[in-house]
Amino acid sequence: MRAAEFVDTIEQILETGFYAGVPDSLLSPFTDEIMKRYGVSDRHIVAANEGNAVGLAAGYHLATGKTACVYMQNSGQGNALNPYASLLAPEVYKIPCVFVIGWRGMPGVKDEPQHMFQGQITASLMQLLEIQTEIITEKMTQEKLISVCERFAECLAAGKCTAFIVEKGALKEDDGVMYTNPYHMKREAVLSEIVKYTGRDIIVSTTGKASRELFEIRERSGQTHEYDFLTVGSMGHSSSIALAIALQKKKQKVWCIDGDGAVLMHMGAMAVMGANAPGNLVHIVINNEAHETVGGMPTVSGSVDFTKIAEGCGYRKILKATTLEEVAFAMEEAKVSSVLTFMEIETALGARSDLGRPSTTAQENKNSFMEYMRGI
Ligand SMILES: Cc1ncc(C[n+]2csc(CCOP(=O)(O)OP(=O)(O)O)c2C)c(N)n1
Repeated sequence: MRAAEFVDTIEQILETGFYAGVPDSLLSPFTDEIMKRYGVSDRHIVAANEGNAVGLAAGYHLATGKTACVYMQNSGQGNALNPYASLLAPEVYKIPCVFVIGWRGMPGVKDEPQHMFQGQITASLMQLLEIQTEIITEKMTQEKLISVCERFAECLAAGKCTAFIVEKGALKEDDGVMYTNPYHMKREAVLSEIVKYTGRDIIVSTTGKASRELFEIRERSGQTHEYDFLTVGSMGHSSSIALAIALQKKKQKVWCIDGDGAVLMHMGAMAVMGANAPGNLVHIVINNEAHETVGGMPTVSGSVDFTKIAEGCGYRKILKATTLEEVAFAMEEAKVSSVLTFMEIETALGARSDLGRPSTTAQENKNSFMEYMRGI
């Protein structure tokens, strides 16, 4: 079914007047359609995390009496669960909301390791939360969707939430939205520059293409993967992993390679980082002002000054780079720094179309990383 048809139908029958969420590549046809209609505005907000989106949906309902739509990849169900169960649920404020959830790791479909367990529990989680759910498959017709929406409209009128779980390929679009930003360096070139300086230091890299590119850079240059912990899932938590490692391995330099979307998702981690301030840690944020990995929708980073936030959180040294020469210069400084250091690197969108996936399993990655840690 075309995404435009899907949006028309939910808007006509469910009267969804406001959208908030975190993007998912599988839902790109849907989120592109929302961007085409509303851009980023008072009708559509790209949230920091899925719980943030649920809060926005609640505020919209309180202000207007109307229903909001929250979109997310199923990996965000956990982030959304708390404000669902303690705010929207019929047992609490009884606030209706329509969820649109991309189903990564659907049973029977090959996907990456971080999606497999979440994929298995996606539908049963909705059942447990007593949310009326419909799965949108490739076979969904306009007629069927209308009858589902009529049933959903009754739930919403009774203050209950409803959910569409969207299978891969079920929603389609003719033309995608092209996202861009004003910067020039590609993330992969930046990562290649970074690893020239890190040697045998530990790297904890964030969710998405940054980790995939780091893996390929190691392969290409014949290096081992044992220094790298690839945070393939749990978006927003790589800096916390790096912090705890740095506190336990004080003689070892630890580099966290983060993304702006991931930092925003759990920005409190920066305050915890600053309060603990290990001198052996460098927190690098590759800032492309976008959720590049899942299609390039903008984050709110364009209106955020990460260097000031880092300073305010207590990072002791702050660096920023927008060219490869500046990255090299900043890396030299960071390498010899003995205080908690923050580095923002402004980068363009885009990645190689033939970018692969780690060929080792998550547990192989963990085992070789821990083996390396035992020796240092
Ligand atoms: C909780 C959660 N929500 C959504 C996703 C889907 N997702 C994977 S990578 C990504 C974008 C990450 O953006 P950023 O950190 O800026 O890195 P970039 O992709 O731009 O390099 C998203 C939204 C996810 N993995 N986990």
